[in-house]
Amino acid sequence: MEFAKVEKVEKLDPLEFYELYLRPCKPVIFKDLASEWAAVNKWTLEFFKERYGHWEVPMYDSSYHNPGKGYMKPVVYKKFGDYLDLIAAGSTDLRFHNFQIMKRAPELSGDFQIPDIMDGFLRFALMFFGGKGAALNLHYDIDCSHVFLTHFQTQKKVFLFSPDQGPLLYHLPFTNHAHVNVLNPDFEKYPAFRMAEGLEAIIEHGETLFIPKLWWHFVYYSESGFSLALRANDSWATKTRGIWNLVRLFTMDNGMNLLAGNSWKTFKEQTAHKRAANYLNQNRRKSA
Ligand SMILES: O=C(O)CCC(=O)C(=O)O
Ligand SMILES: [Fe+2]
Repeated sequence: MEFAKVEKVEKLDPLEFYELYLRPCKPVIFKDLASEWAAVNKWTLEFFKERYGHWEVPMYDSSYHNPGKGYMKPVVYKKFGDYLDLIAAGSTDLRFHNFQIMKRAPELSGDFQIPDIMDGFLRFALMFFGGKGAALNLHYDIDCSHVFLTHFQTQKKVFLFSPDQGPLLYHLPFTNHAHVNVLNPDFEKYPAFRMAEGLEAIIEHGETLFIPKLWWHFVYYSESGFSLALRANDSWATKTRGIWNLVRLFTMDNGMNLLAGNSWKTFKEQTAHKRAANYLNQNRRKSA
Protein backbone atom coordinates (compact mmCIF):
# COMPACT_ATOMS: atom_id res chain seq x y z
CA MET A 1 0.00 0.00 0.00
CA GLU A 2 1.14 3.52 -0.74
CA PHE A 3 1.12 6.09 2.03
CA ALA A 4 1.59 9.81 1.56
CA LYS A 5 4.07 11.18 4.10
CA VAL A 6 2.93 13.51 6.86
CA GLU A 7 4.69 16.83 6.37
CA LYS A 8 7.15 18.27 8.87
CA VAL A 9 7.08 21.91 9.97
CA GLU A 10 9.16 24.30 12.03
CA LYS A 11 8.52 27.66 13.67
CA LEU A 12 4.76 27.44 13.26
CA ASP A 13 2.76 30.01 15.24
CA PRO A 14 -0.64 29.22 16.83
CA LEU A 15 -2.55 31.08 14.13
CA GLU A 16 -0.82 29.23 11.31
CA PHE A 17 -1.33 25.95 13.16
CA TYR A 18 -5.03 26.74 13.55
CA GLU A 19 -5.53 27.64 9.89
CA LEU A 20 -3.42 24.90 8.33
CA TYR A 21 -3.83 21.90 10.63
CA LEU A 22 -6.18 22.28 13.61
CA ARG A 23 -9.26 23.62 11.81
CA PRO A 24 -9.01 21.22 8.85
CA CYS A 25 -7.97 18.37 11.22
CA LYS A 26 -4.81 17.54 9.28
CA PRO A 27 -1.91 15.62 10.83
CA VAL A 28 1.50 17.29 10.92
CA ILE A 29 4.89 16.72 12.53
CA PHE A 30 6.47 19.56 14.50
CA LYS A 31 10.25 19.43 14.40
CA ASP A 32 10.62 21.93 17.22
CA LEU A 33 7.55 21.90 19.50
CA ALA A 34 9.64 20.16 22.18
CA SER A 35 13.00 21.72 21.40
CA GLU A 36 13.19 23.58 24.72
CA TRP A 37 12.25 20.58 26.85
CA ALA A 38 14.85 19.18 29.23
CA ALA A 39 13.40 15.74 28.46
CA VAL A 40 14.87 15.82 24.94
CA ASN A 41 18.41 15.45 26.26
CA LYS A 42 17.70 13.93 29.65
CA TRP A 43 15.28 11.08 29.02
CA THR A 44 16.98 7.88 27.89
CA LEU A 45 16.33 4.21 28.61
CA GLU A 46 19.19 4.31 31.18
CA PHE A 47 17.65 7.39 32.87
CA PHE A 48 14.35 5.57 33.39
CA LYS A 49 16.12 2.41 34.50
CA GLU A 50 18.20 4.20 37.11
CA ARG A 51 15.26 6.05 38.62
CA TYR A 52 12.31 3.75 38.18
CA GLY A 53 13.85 0.35 37.37
CA HIS A 54 12.41 -1.15 40.57
CA TRP A 55 8.76 -0.54 39.58
CA GLU A 56 6.54 -3.47 38.65
CA VAL A 57 4.85 -2.49 35.41
CA PRO A 58 2.08 -4.07 33.31
CA MET A 59 3.08 -5.39 29.89
CA TYR A 60 0.86 -5.65 26.84
CA ASP A 61 1.38 -7.44 23.53
CA SER A 62 -0.45 -8.17 20.31
CA SER A 63 -3.05 -10.27 22.14
CA TYR A 64 -4.46 -7.03 23.64
CA HIS A 65 -7.79 -7.39 21.85
CA ASN A 66 -8.21 -11.16 21.99
CA PRO A 67 -11.62 -11.95 23.48
CA GLY A 68 -12.15 -13.50 26.88
CA LYS A 69 -10.61 -12.90 30.27
CA GLY A 70 -7.42 -11.30 28.93
CA TYR A 71 -9.28 -8.68 26.84
CA MET A 72 -7.34 -5.41 27.09
CA LYS A 73 -5.51 -6.71 30.15
CA PRO A 74 -1.75 -6.96 30.75
CA VAL A 75 -0.17 -10.26 29.71
CA VAL A 76 2.44 -10.13 32.44
CA TYR A 77 3.99 -7.77 35.00
CA LYS A 78 7.71 -7.09 34.83
CA LYS A 79 10.30 -5.06 36.65
CA PHE A 80 10.54 -1.87 34.61
CA GLY A 81 14.37 -2.12 34.63
CA ASP A 82 14.25 -5.65 33.18
CA TYR A 83 11.84 -4.49 30.49
CA LEU A 84 14.09 -1.55 29.59
CA ASP A 85 17.05 -3.96 29.28
CA LEU A 86 14.93 -6.16 27.04
CA ILE A 87 14.00 -3.37 24.63
CA ALA A 88 17.55 -1.98 24.66
CA ALA A 89 18.80 -5.41 23.58
CA GLY A 90 16.51 -5.73 20.55
CA SER A 91 13.10 -6.81 19.43
CA THR A 92 10.10 -7.81 21.53
CA ASP A 93 6.43 -7.21 20.99
CA LEU A 94 5.91 -6.26 24.64
CA ARG A 95 4.75 -2.72 25.26
CA PHE A 96 4.25 -0.64 28.38
CA HIS A 97 1.54 1.86 27.60
CA ASN A 98 -0.73 4.55 29.00
CA PHE A 99 1.74 5.21 31.80
CA GLN A 100 0.38 8.26 33.66
CA ILE A 101 3.59 10.07 34.38
CA MET A 102 2.18 13.14 36.14
CA LYS A 103 0.59 10.83 38.69
CA ARG A 104 3.29 8.19 39.06
CA ALA A 105 6.42 10.37 38.63
CA PRO A 106 5.30 13.99 39.11
CA GLU A 107 8.94 15.10 39.33
CA LEU A 108 9.22 14.45 35.58
CA SER A 109 6.61 17.11 34.81
CA GLY A 110 9.35 19.75 35.00
CA ASP A 111 11.11 18.15 32.05
CA PHE A 112 8.46 19.12 29.51
CA GLN A 113 6.05 22.01 29.01
CA ILE A 114 2.46 22.24 27.95
CA PRO A 115 2.77 23.80 24.46
CA ASP A 116 1.14 27.15 23.69
CA ILE A 117 0.28 26.11 20.14
CA MET A 118 -3.43 25.82 21.03
CA ASP A 119 -5.80 26.17 24.00
CA GLY A 120 -7.41 23.32 25.85
CA PHE A 121 -4.43 21.16 26.86
CA LEU A 122 -5.35 18.73 29.63
CA ARG A 123 -3.03 18.41 32.60
CA PHE A 124 -2.63 14.79 31.82
CA ALA A 125 0.37 13.12 30.18
CA LEU A 126 0.80 9.54 29.08
CA MET A 127 3.97 7.68 28.19
CA PHE A 128 4.36 4.72 25.85
CA PHE A 129 7.35 2.35 25.68
CA GLY A 130 7.80 -0.27 23.00
CA GLY A 131 10.40 -2.75 21.75
CA LYS A 132 11.60 -2.91 18.14
CA GLY A 133 8.90 -4.51 16.01
CA ALA A 134 6.06 -3.93 18.49
CA ALA A 135 2.83 -2.52 17.10
CA LEU A 136 -0.31 -1.05 18.53
CA ASN A 137 -3.57 -1.94 16.77
CA LEU A 138 -5.42 0.48 14.60
CA HIS A 139 -7.56 2.64 16.92
CA TYR A 140 -8.77 6.14 17.57
CA ASP A 141 -8.52 7.77 20.97
CA ILE A 142 -11.83 7.26 22.61
CA ASP A 143 -11.83 10.53 24.59
CA CYS A 144 -11.92 12.51 21.30
CA SER A 145 -8.88 14.63 22.23
CA HIS A 146 -6.27 15.91 19.83
CA VAL A 147 -2.98 14.15 20.62
CA PHE A 148 0.54 15.59 20.50
CA LEU A 149 2.91 12.61 20.50
CA THR A 150 6.59 13.41 21.08
CA HIS A 151 9.06 10.64 20.42
CA PHE A 152 12.47 10.24 22.07
CA GLN A 153 15.85 8.75 21.18
CA THR A 154 14.84 6.64 18.18
CA GLN A 155 12.36 6.59 15.32
CA LYS A 156 8.84 5.31 15.15
CA LYS A 157 6.15 5.13 12.50
CA VAL A 158 2.51 6.02 12.83
CA PHE A 159 0.01 5.26 10.06
CA LEU A 160 -3.01 7.53 10.05
CA PHE A 161 -6.49 7.40 8.51
CA SER A 162 -9.20 10.07 8.62
CA PRO A 163 -12.29 9.38 10.79
CA ASP A 164 -14.66 8.97 7.82
CA GLN A 165 -12.74 5.88 6.66
CA GLY A 166 -13.90 3.73 9.61
CA PRO A 167 -15.92 1.29 7.41
CA LEU A 168 -12.92 0.67 5.11
CA LEU A 169 -10.80 -0.17 8.14
CA TYR A 170 -13.43 -2.63 9.46
CA HIS A 171 -14.10 -0.54 12.55
CA LEU A 172 -15.41 -2.96 15.18
CA PRO A 173 -18.71 -1.60 16.55
CA PHE A 174 -18.87 -0.68 20.25
CA THR A 175 -15.09 -0.24 20.24
CA ASN A 176 -12.54 2.32 19.12
CA HIS A 177 -10.40 -0.23 17.29
CA ALA A 178 -9.99 -2.32 14.13
CA HIS A 179 -7.94 -5.41 13.41
CA VAL A 180 -6.48 -4.80 9.96
CA ASN A 181 -2.72 -5.12 10.15
CA VAL A 182 -1.72 -1.97 8.31
CA LEU A 183 1.82 -3.17 7.66
CA ASN A 184 0.80 -6.55 6.29
CA PRO A 185 -2.89 -6.39 5.39
CA ASP A 186 -4.88 -9.53 4.68
CA PHE A 187 -6.80 -8.28 1.62
CA GLU A 188 -8.68 -11.58 1.29
CA LYS A 189 -10.21 -10.99 4.68
CA TYR A 190 -10.39 -7.19 4.46
CA PRO A 191 -10.91 -6.35 0.74
CA ALA A 192 -12.33 -2.88 1.39
CA PHE A 193 -9.08 -1.86 3.04
CA ARG A 194 -7.59 -1.54 -0.47
CA MET A 195 -9.64 1.63 -0.90
CA ALA A 196 -8.43 3.24 2.31
CA GLU A 197 -6.11 6.21 1.97
CA GLY A 198 -3.57 6.45 4.72
CA LEU A 199 -0.74 8.71 5.75
CA GLU A 200 2.61 7.68 7.18
CA ALA A 201 4.29 9.73 9.89
CA ILE A 202 7.93 8.99 10.61
CA ILE A 203 8.74 10.62 13.93
CA GLU A 204 12.38 11.10 14.87
CA HIS A 205 13.94 11.97 18.22
CA GLY A 206 12.41 15.14 19.66
CA GLU A 207 9.70 15.49 17.00
CA THR A 208 6.01 15.76 17.81
CA LEU A 209 3.18 14.26 15.76
CA PHE A 210 -0.17 16.04 15.85
CA ILE A 211 -2.95 13.41 15.66
CA PRO A 212 -6.24 15.26 15.14
CA LYS A 213 -9.23 14.11 17.18
CA LEU A 214 -10.88 10.86 16.08
CA TRP A 215 -8.16 10.07 13.52
CA TRP A 216 -7.31 6.39 13.31
CA HIS A 217 -3.70 5.47 14.06
CA PHE A 218 -1.57 2.33 13.93
CA VAL A 219 1.72 2.68 15.79
CA TYR A 220 4.77 0.70 14.72
CA TYR A 221 7.99 0.69 16.71
CA SER A 222 10.53 0.49 13.88
CA GLU A 223 13.09 0.81 16.70
CA SER A 224 12.78 0.39 20.45
CA GLY A 225 11.83 3.69 22.01
CA PHE A 226 9.37 5.76 23.99
CA SER A 227 7.00 8.68 23.56
CA LEU A 228 5.07 11.22 25.58
CA ALA A 229 1.49 12.06 24.61
CA LEU A 230 -0.12 15.34 25.58
CA ARG A 231 -3.79 15.88 24.84
CA ALA A 232 -5.90 18.91 24.06
CA ASN A 233 -9.60 19.37 23.80
CA ASP A 234 -10.88 22.89 23.28
CA SER A 235 -14.56 22.23 22.78
CA TRP A 236 -17.23 21.25 25.29
CA ALA A 237 -19.11 19.34 22.62
CA THR A 238 -16.19 16.99 21.95
CA LYS A 239 -15.33 16.73 25.65
CA THR A 240 -18.86 15.57 26.38
CA ARG A 241 -18.79 13.18 23.43
CA GLY A 242 -15.48 11.79 24.74
CA ILE A 243 -16.86 11.13 28.22
CA TRP A 244 -20.01 9.56 26.75
CA ASN A 245 -17.86 7.35 24.50
CA LEU A 246 -15.77 6.20 27.43
CA VAL A 247 -18.80 5.19 29.43
CA ARG A 248 -20.90 3.75 26.62
CA LEU A 249 -18.25 1.87 24.67
CA PHE A 250 -16.25 0.54 27.58
CA THR A 251 -19.25 -0.63 29.60
CA MET A 252 -20.99 -2.28 26.69
CA ASP A 253 -17.92 -3.83 25.07
CA ASN A 254 -16.29 -5.02 28.29
CA GLY A 255 -19.57 -6.36 29.66
CA MET A 256 -20.43 -8.24 26.47
CA ASN A 257 -16.87 -9.57 26.18
CA LEU A 258 -17.19 -11.09 29.64
CA LEU A 259 -20.64 -12.47 28.94
CA ALA A 260 -20.16 -13.72 25.41
CA GLY A 261 -16.39 -13.69 24.62
CA ASN A 262 -15.90 -15.24 21.20
CA SER A 263 -19.47 -14.82 19.97
CA TRP A 264 -19.36 -11.11 20.86
CA LYS A 265 -16.12 -10.85 18.84
CA THR A 266 -17.75 -12.67 15.90
CA PHE A 267 -20.77 -10.34 16.04
CA LYS A 268 -18.51 -7.28 15.97
CA GLU A 269 -16.49 -8.68 13.06
CA GLN A 270 -19.59 -9.59 11.04
CA THR A 271 -21.03 -6.12 11.58
CA ALA A 272 -17.74 -4.53 10.49
CA HIS A 273 -17.77 -6.66 7.32
CA LYS A 274 -21.39 -5.71 6.54
CA ARG A 275 -20.60 -2.04 6.96
CA ALA A 276 -17.54 -2.32 4.72
CA ALA A 277 -19.60 -4.11 2.02
CA ASN A 278 -22.32 -1.44 2.21
CA TYR A 279 -19.72 1.27 1.92
CA LEU A 280 -18.25 -0.37 -1.18
CA ASN A 281 -21.70 -0.85 -2.74
CA GLN A 282 -22.66 2.76 -2.16
CA ASN A 283 -19.43 3.96 -3.69
CA ARG A 284 -19.85 1.66 -6.68
CA ARG A 285 -23.35 3.05 -7.21
CA LYS A 286 -22.09 6.61 -6.94
CA SER A 287 -19.32 6.05 -9.46
CA ALA A 288 -21.56 4.04 -11.88
O1 LIG B 1 2.92 5.47 20.87
C1 LIG B 1 2.20 4.55 21.22
O2 LIG B 1 2.61 3.44 21.54
C2 LIG B 1 0.71 4.78 21.24
C3 LIG B 1 0.34 6.21 21.08
C4 LIG B 1 -1.12 6.44 20.98
O3 LIG B 1 -1.89 5.63 20.51
C5 LIG B 1 -1.67 7.71 21.47
O4 LIG B 1 -0.93 8.54 21.99
O5 LIG B 1 -2.88 7.90 21.34
FE1 LIG C 1 -3.93 6.37 20.47
